[in-house]
Amino acid sequence: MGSEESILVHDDKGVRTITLNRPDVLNAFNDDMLSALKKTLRAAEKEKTVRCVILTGAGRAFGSGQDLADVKDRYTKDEPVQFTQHLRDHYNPIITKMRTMEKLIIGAINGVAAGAGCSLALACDMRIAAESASFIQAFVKVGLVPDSGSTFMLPRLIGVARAMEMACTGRKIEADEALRIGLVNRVVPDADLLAATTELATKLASMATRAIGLIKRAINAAWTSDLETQLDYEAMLQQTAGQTHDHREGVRAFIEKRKPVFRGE
Ligand code: T3D
Repeated sequence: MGSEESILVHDDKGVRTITLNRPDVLNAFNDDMLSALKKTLRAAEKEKTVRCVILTGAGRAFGSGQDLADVKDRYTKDEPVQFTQHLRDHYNPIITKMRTMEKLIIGAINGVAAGAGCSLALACDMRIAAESASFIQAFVKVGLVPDSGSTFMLPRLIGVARAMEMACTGRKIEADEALRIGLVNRVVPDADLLAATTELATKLASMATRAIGLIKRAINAAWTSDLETQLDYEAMLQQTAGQTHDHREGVRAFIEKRKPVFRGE
């Protein structure tokens, strides 16, 4: 297990597990942790041996968003607080990287995901939740609007009406409700969370991961596209996928009635 203090990294069988590691404050983000996470995601994107990523939290929470104690000095001065630049410099690049890197990120949601911690969970490509997990759009409770991509991801995942309710009331959504409304893919007993997520991630990491990266691109693009544009984009991505080792290997293995050996290229 390598460590960048607030972020832990562990590699096994093509899966990189990234753990938010400030459990005493429910993995709240200070600037050091945000910088470390940004760096860790960039490294995971570049590293060829990493073919799937798990994002989780240490302790009893997934993440509680901005460390409010860390920024308390903001509120003792008379000047306006500079949120825009802070978000642009720290949170936005993380969310952009998560959504654009051509590797799947599976959120293992081990406890409460609040504020930007909830945004981070929503930016994962899939979410497996522990029974004790919950989701809180906590921003409104401190007089803020959802940021770090929550206003983009939430209505797309659960629909406008539910997104509006979550964002405007800050109501806690427990794991069973999260499953019912499509916020998570699966709920498992707390003790099984890491094993279940690792099993899925390891399976995905052994598959045609270049194609999986392109599927992520295609489905992302569809959110802001029209049918004609999307059909053309699919045709272009298929041209790329069709040139890979894994495509040839998949077809050969099918014809030869054997298991394919994919390399992610
Ligand atoms: O530039 C910018 O600021 C823009 C970015 C904004 C993004 C945002 O994320 S804004 C939203 C910030 N987050 C919140 O408002 C959530 C605050 N936390 C909570 O509402 C609650 O802690 C939870 C609902 C997440 C969990 O409640 P509970 O009862 O299970 O735990 P707790 O007792 O409240 O927290 C345990 C400890 O963690 C506690 O410390 P202590 O008393 O044991 O020393 C608490 O202060 C600390 N903690 C939890 N969340 C944060 C935090 N410390 C600093 N910042 C936090 N966000």
